Amino acid sequence: MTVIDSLPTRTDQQMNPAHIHPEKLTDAGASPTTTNPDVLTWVEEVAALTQPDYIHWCSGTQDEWSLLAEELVATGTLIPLNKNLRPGSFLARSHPNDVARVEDRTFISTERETDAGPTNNWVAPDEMRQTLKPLFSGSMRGRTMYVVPFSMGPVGGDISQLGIQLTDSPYAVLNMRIMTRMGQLAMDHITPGIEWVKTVHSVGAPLLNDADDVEWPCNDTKYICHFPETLEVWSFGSGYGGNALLSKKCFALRIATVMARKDGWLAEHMLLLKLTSPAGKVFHIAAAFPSACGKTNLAMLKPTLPGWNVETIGDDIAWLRPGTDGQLRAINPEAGFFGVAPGTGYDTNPVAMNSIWGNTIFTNVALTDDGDVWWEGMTKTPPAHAIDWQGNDWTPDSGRLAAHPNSRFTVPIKQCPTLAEEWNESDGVPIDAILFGGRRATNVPLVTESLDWKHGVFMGATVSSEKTAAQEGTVGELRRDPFGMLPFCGYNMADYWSHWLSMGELLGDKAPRIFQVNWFRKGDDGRFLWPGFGENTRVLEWVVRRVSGEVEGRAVSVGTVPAPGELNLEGMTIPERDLEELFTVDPELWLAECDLTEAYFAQFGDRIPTALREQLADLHERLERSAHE
Ligand code: OXD
Ligand code: MN
Repeated sequence: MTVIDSLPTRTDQQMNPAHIHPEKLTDAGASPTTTNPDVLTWVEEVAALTQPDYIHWCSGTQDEWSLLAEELVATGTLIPLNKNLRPGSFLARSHPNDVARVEDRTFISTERETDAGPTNNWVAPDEMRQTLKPLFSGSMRGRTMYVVPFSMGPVGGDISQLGIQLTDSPYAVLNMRIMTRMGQLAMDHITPGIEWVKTVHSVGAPLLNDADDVEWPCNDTKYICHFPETLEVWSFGSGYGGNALLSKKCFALRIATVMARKDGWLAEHMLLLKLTSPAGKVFHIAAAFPSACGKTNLAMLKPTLPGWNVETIGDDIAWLRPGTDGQLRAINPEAGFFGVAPGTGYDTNPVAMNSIWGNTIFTNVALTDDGDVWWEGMTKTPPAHAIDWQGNDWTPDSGRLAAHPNSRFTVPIKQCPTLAEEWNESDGVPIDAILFGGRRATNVPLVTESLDWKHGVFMGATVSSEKTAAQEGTVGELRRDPFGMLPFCGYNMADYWSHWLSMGELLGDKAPRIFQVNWFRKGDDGRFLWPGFGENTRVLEWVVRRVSGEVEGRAVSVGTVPAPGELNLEGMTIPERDLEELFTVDPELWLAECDLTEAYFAQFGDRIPTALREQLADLHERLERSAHE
């Protein structure tokens, strides 16, 4: 069943001669590129509803990309950057009301509300269909509907999945070609009877009566809708990021979590990295953090410890599945980075800076006078003049940001100078350790190993960051972001935890070890206690030495932390007091946190797995004991 049941006919459709459409594209992509009747029927149905002037079947070639880019330059959506400074690159400026994912407009439509759970916005599928139908009806008039076939993961790979995005945004098409394996090969694999995900995207801005287009068409009404039971996404009104590149958060996380639960794998908001020791021993680490906690920086870390090497596999999403040898293996389903620009600079993330030398789409950053890009944090000295992300003159003393805080670069992963050669392996890489991290000013040590898988799942389930009040000193309200998945889990979060627990049972003694990390602990004076960035290698080193059985650790009530002397601090100076504080576990503060966790769990009612309740009770007991020691 598709989302839209009864569809208007196309008999009243007018061709819009004013619409710019490259003839070459029409020639190349006017005819269907598949004979799969499921695809043909679906494309016809969506076209009949949305009434585009043209349908373009994307081949995924470089020529097609260049033609689309040319079209977008002609309509003013893309500004070509200086070919000498940033070859093959463009700047886009979005509408000021369309600058980020819209979580309050993001919906999970399952037949039963409880299957979406208390952390998702739920609307019944029938009701959502009735809401979407008039919005999508005629929404692509005057535009081209692009048929974008793509694979998440290597095409045909064991852990990969296929999808098609129908979109009226050529900007989204260009980004999708960077972010996914997009094109004919993917379409050839979408054969009758196989599972694939249907995604439909309209910016919701039909071009009527020869009207001129705007640079960034979008609609004030936005709906990002997921139908996990029929593997569909319908997104209306936004052209930005995760709202428009439906392969990313919508498919690779929200829909994929549901597919993964059904088929015994995991779809996670995790970076993937390869770590090689000075002795040449290789480890693979998956790490889950909430948004804006530095996943890209960790994935591209420049080690400060001599002889250690970090290579990048993914910076945002990982799909993990037990291999034939029973080990958990992971792929990065994406083929590009959609990175946050502000804060990315040669001092904080030189690898990212060296990745975006060209062939990059920048969105909502500033344009310099020499035709390059700039954002806060890119260089220590700002340019004396630039055009800001809204197209206005900007100088350092203008009192405004030059780049939007959520401005982005979209770049092919192949341009990453630290890309691991295994990044494209269809059966993924074996995972040795999983890290969970939040942004905690208090309580959570720099690194703690879980006692076992169940305790590790408890650590993941309780990932959180303090709200501002607490960052000022007291343990206050915690913003929970379990597994960094709060906005991305397509089903009931408590069931997701049960799934993680059952994966632990399946993996048995082959399960990777689980650790909690926290780069963000602060002293009483509000100072970060740990320098982070490249120095985080020291934490990774301890993690893999634990995995290899080379260090004992020290048992504390919240898990196992490095014993004195185990954290390699060679070549680094850190005050003894700061080091102590980084690992302090205050039982009273932790007991208060346990009460908050109990209240948090309560919202999931009976669905909360018994094992997690037991973990909370055990932690409570260990803390009580240590409080009385
Ligand atoms: C992202 C996010 O864009 O997590 O990756 O919001
Ligand atoms: Mn993310």
